[in-house]
Order: sequence, then C-alpha cells, then structure tokens
Amino acid sequence: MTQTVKFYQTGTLTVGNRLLDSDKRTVQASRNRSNALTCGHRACQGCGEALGARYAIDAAMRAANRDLVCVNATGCLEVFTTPYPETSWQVAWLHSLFGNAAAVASGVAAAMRVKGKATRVIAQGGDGGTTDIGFGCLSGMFERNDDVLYICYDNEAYMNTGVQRSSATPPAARTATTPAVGAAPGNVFGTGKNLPRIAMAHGIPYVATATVADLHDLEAKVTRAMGLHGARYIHILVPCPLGWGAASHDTIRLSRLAVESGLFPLFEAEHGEVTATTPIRRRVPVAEYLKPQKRFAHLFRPDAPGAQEALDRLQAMADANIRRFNLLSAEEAVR
Ligand SMILES: Cc1ncc(C[n+]2csc(CCOP(=O)(O)OP(=O)(O)O)c2C)c(N)n1
Ligand code: SF4
Ligand SMILES: [Mg+2]
Repeated sequence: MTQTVKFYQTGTLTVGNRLLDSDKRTVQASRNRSNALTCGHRACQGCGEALGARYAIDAAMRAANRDLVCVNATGCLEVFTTPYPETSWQVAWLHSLFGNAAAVASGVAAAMRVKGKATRVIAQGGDGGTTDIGFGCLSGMFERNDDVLYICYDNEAYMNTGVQRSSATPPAARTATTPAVGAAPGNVFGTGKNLPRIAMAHGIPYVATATVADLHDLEAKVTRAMGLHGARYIHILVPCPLGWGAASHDTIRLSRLAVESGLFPLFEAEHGEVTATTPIRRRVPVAEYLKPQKRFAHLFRPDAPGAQEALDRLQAMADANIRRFNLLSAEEAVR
C-alpha cells in the first residue's frame, strides 16, 4: 500500500515546499516572485503594516505586470521604508503629504490617462491618513470614481507619531491621547468611523476587508481589485506590536482573533452590495482577542471601574457585526 507523502510548512521557502511540484507551490516559494518591499526597512519586529504592504503591493505588481505607481501618505509605512536617501520599494513610489494621497493618486491616474498609458495606480496610507486627515480627498476620489485602488493599513492609531487616537481606534483602547484613567478609561465608546462601510456607501466598484492572518485571502482581494477599474478600497487590519502593547510574535494570532471574535468582519462588496463574507469557523469571546494587548490591560484588572461594562459593550459590537454580515459558519451556528 502506498501513502501520499505529506509535506509540512508548504507556502514557505522550506525544503518541503521546494519538493512539491512547481504548480503546487505558492508564489512565496518562487525565486522569481515580485518583491515590492525589500528587506532593510526600519519597521519594528512583527510589524503588521510591513507584512500587509509587502503582500498587497506584490499582488498588485503581479496583476499590473509591474506597470504600477504607488502613492503613499505620511505615516509609519512611508517613514520606515524611505529614510532619505534610501528606499526599500522596488516599485515607482511617490510621497507627498499626510492628507492628500488619494488626491495625488487621482492626479497620477488622470495623467496616465491623458498620456494614453495603461499604468495602474495605488494609493496607500495608515488609518489616520485615511479615516481622518485624508478623508475628504478619499471621499472625492470615490465620488468621482477615479481609477485608483486605495489601500488602508489599519493599526488603529497614529503610530508614527507616538500612538495617538484616530477615528479607527477601538473603544476602551488606551492610547497616548486616551489614557486609561477615570471611570471610563481609554477611548470613548460611541466615537469613531467604519471606513469600509462608508466606502460602500459611495457605491464604488469594489470594497474589501482583509488581515495579515490570511495572506492568500489578502492577495486574492488585491488581485480582484486590480482586475477592476474605477475607485476601489481595501481595508487591511495590521496589528502594531508597539502601539497595541503586544508581543511581536503575536501579530498573526491577533489578526486571526480579531476576525474570529467578530470585531473585524471579512467581506467583499461591489457597487454598495456585500458579495462575499468569510464565515467564522471558531468563534471566540472578545476577551480572548483583547487580553494579550496592553492597550486593553485596564479591562482585566480585578475590580477596575467600568471594566465589565466595557467588555460587554465590545462583545455587543462583535455580535452586531456577526449578525450584520451573517458570519457564523454552519458548524459554529449550531455549537
Ligand atoms: C498635516 C500633518 N499633520 C501631522 C503630521 C504628523 N504625522 C505624521 S505621520 C502621523 C500619524 C500617521 O498615522 P497613521 O496614518 O495611522 O499611520 P501609521 O503611522 O499608524 O501607520 C502624523 C500625525 C503630518 N506629517 N502632517
Ligand atoms: S510603530 Fe507599529 S506600525 Fe510603526 S513600524 Fe512599529 S510596529 Fe509597524
Ligand atoms: Mg495608524
């Protein structure tokens, strides 16, 4: 009797993957893969933004046959990749200001159109650059349906300048501007914006959410977006070990727990309608996601004022997401 040999760690450059037939290997194992963001940048160890950007722009480069321009807002991604006079980017890359990446990208796309070039255009920025200061330019880009894919790397605060709150910071999180003091410590409940849903409300051709826990899903969504024209938006959750007070080896685990708790729903939408969701296979209470992060440590101190109420409210937010996007898998729904 023969038994199929099973190789582990497929999808990496380990021996196991290289022994697979070439058509079964993932692109990460290919020596000829595109490599938008090379080593030598200054991101912290375990930075979700560095990982997310590399995979997103790699996928976009493949889809565009390397004929691609990336416009970057100010933020960690810009700072850690381009300390003058160096750059880690292997793609045409442009930085202007913190708040105008979408507008600059719209201009680049218009210039390409006028010149009769097929060059594709991406704008990218952090959650502060996207949900706060760059929001007007981004909404205009959506409204005009400019031919740009905008990617937001959401680490849920202004990390580059020392972890200040943004309108993507979750309630109860401690940041430099929302300290864990008083009767309701951390960021205030009832504030903030949901950019993916706001993008959907513009009726643009494509909106998706992704995390760095599932890089195949992330790549597939970027590839799908690059196959379309007009304004497109992808919102990627990218844990920040420094700002979240998390272990650098927990970046992938936290991304997965954000999804499994229901706090970060994974979906795709076209022209304002949800077209696909990723069901939760193993639902976890929000506490499992929050506990490893020091920004939520005040919720887990014995007898901390308002802690249980805050946890209940965060759980209610996750439950509402699960209902809204119908996220429970068949197995999980009957559990
Ligand atoms: C007009 C303007 N205001 C403020 C700043 C300072 N600044 C640079 S990056 C940054 C925070 C970026 O936060 P985010 O967009 O979330 O990106 P992250 O660093 O978290 O990846 C701030 C406040 C600036 N460069 N320009
Ligand atoms: S502060 Fe956070 S986002 Fe910035 S490089 Fe470090 S881990 Fe990445
Ligand atoms: Mg940020």
